[in-house]
Amino acid sequence: LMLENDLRDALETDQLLLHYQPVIDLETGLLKSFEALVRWKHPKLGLVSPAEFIPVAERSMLINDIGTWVLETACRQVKEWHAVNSDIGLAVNVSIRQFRNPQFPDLVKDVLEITEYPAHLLILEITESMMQDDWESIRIIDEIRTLGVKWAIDDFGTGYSSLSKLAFLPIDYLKIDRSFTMEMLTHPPMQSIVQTIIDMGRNLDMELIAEGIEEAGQSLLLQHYGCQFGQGYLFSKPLPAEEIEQAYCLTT
Ligand code: G
Ligand code: G
Ligand code: NA
Repeated sequence: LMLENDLRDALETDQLLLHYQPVIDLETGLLKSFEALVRWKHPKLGLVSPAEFIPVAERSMLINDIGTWVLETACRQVKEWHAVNSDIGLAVNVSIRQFRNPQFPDLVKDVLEITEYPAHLLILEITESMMQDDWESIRIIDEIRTLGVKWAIDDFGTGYSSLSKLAFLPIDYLKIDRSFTMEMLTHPPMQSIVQTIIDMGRNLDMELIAEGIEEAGQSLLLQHYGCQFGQGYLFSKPLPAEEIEQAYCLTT
């Protein structure tokens, strides 16, 4: 409850900030996009992880305001970087409550207009367990997709969902959960699972992004299996905008 009040203040007094983690084309090594990840610089507790405060925000209605702030701030930032490289994509995490908010499609449209961010370079990430193959979910995804926005399923392979959903969801990217990537070299049967996920994604016309790549061997194996994109500490941890600008020469 404490945290909830603090979180409301945080939003109003600029204590939230975004870090950006690059997504890399595994074959060329070129930058594809950034995933925006929210952080909270708490005046007393220091840096609080989203794993702690996003669930708090989700229990209240705060997640809608935080989510909108994240989307707008990230679009403005990457739009600035487009002056240097106009191909950079942006991935933003969407929580279940945002997704179910009837105003969400209009909100995304408004943010794209206000920030003049190109819709085709925005990817919205939802987790597997959020998705049901109900017509309402599909309608929301489709409505936002008609703007040109892309959709990704995050943490794929860890949620409690049935594979049959995937056949009905108009999704552009599958993100392979980092638990698979991390065990691929130490536990060879995991390689078969990863290979199967990649084949399935590709057969469904989805592009693949592997999460949690920490070693070159993982990257090579994923690439060999047909996974085009990856993110992880091998390339970069999530960094504040200023550090991203230095590392990727994005200052204008
Ligand atoms: O970056 P980090 O590993 O600390 O993130 C922990 C979790 O918080 C991740 O699962 C991530 O998806 C989630 N998260 C980070 N930023 C956001 C955000 O802006 N919105 C939502 N809904 N979740 C986020
Ligand atoms: O659930 P989601 O994919 O949004 O989580 C992203 C989180 O994963 C980020 O908070 C980031 O800190 C963490 N992360 C990113 N790359 C790596 C990695 O290579 N190894 C580990 N252990 N965590 C990572
Ligand atoms: Na994510």
